[in-house]
Amino acid sequence: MSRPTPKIVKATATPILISDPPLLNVLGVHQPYTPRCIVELETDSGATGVGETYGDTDYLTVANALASAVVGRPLTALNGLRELAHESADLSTDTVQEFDPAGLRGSRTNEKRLRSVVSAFEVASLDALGKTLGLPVHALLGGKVRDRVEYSGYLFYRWAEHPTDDAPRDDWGAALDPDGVVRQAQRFSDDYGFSSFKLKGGVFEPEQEIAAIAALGKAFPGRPLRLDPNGGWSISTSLRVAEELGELLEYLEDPTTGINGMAEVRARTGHLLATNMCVTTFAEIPEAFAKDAVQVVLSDHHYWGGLQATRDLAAICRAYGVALSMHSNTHLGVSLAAMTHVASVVENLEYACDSHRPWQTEDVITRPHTFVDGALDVPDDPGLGVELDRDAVAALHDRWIRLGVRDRDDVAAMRKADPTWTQPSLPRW
Ligand code: GKR
Ligand code: MG
Repeated sequence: MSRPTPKIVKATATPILISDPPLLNVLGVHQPYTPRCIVELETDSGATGVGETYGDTDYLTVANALASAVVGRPLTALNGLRELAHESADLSTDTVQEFDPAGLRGSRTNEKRLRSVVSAFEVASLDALGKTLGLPVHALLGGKVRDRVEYSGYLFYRWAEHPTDDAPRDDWGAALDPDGVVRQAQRFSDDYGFSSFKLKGGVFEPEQEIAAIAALGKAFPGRPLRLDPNGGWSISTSLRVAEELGELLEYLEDPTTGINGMAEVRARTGHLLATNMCVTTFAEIPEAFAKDAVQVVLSDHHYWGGLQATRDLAAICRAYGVALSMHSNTHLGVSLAAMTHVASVVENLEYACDSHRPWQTEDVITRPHTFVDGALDVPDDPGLGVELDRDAVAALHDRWIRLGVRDRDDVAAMRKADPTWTQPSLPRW
């Protein structure tokens, strides 16, 4: 006998502000606080589900509209969520894919914004559905093919502290040269057991970053290393770096911008190129794959549109012989749980995933994840396997109200330290 499909009776999208260290990148530096959005759903059978996504103003507008629109709908109506977001947010999605010079995540379109919000509602629905059925999210996605998901240590050049007095502090110290980067990697290795490392580049002259990778190679022989300047280099600089670092790098991530630029670097070096900038939407896949511009797509379930969409992406990549791994942005444990579930069901996940999580000192779940041997176990508890800490959400929401920070802006944050700083145009070198 079939039982009635649970209906959504309540949905909320709560903006929060989470503290963030002064991590440097091609645009500038992370702000002391960055916005995220926590989505909660409740069903008529009393089950609850949680999702997390970007919390900047643009995303919140869509999240609030979708939160009103999902009430009364069946919890399982996941395939209609994108359409519902489109209608309820009343956004035109016919804009051409445009590279966002002010971003670190490739093209910036309304479609991508919609999908980033939909992902949090999809994850929250799967969480609630899993709890209703007593099944983990990975089972709802067809079942895990691995019990542990490997992550890589995400290294950043950084200052010891933010330049403003009221900013959060931590005990990591500065990392502004090869020794600092190696010290940081050592702590990542000691504390979490990460065995591969990614360095966020595009901060200093390429020679300095080449020296940092060489120092990592010496300190951690044989460990996979990656360098990601977020499209900060010209084609000729990319060719030079690729030649100098040779076999030291597992892959080079977004050395330059655009499909043609990446394709040229690939053709002239034979190096594996990974991306979370060149291919970030389904529309970009045909040209990029035809030109062999990328060999590893760093999926981000937020902007690809959720866990099912990530699985679709994985299937397309598999058909073209392109590998898959995972991109990360500043995030908390709800997103990390979602990443871990989807990573566990994707067969062609060939590289350790990125995660910013070790840089965050706060969380919104009662038992924050701990990386052991550089990996997380895939939970078999119902839903995502995390419990929302409502007091923590309330406190971080209160901070969002009090501090009034509404958007992430790495350029403005850098200007606090250097009033002459302007938005760098890419390529920088
Ligand atoms: O947090 O500064 C940062 C990173 O640059 C972040 O935005 C992403 O990880 O999009 C980035 C990337 O991996 O390219
Ligand atoms: Mg990247």
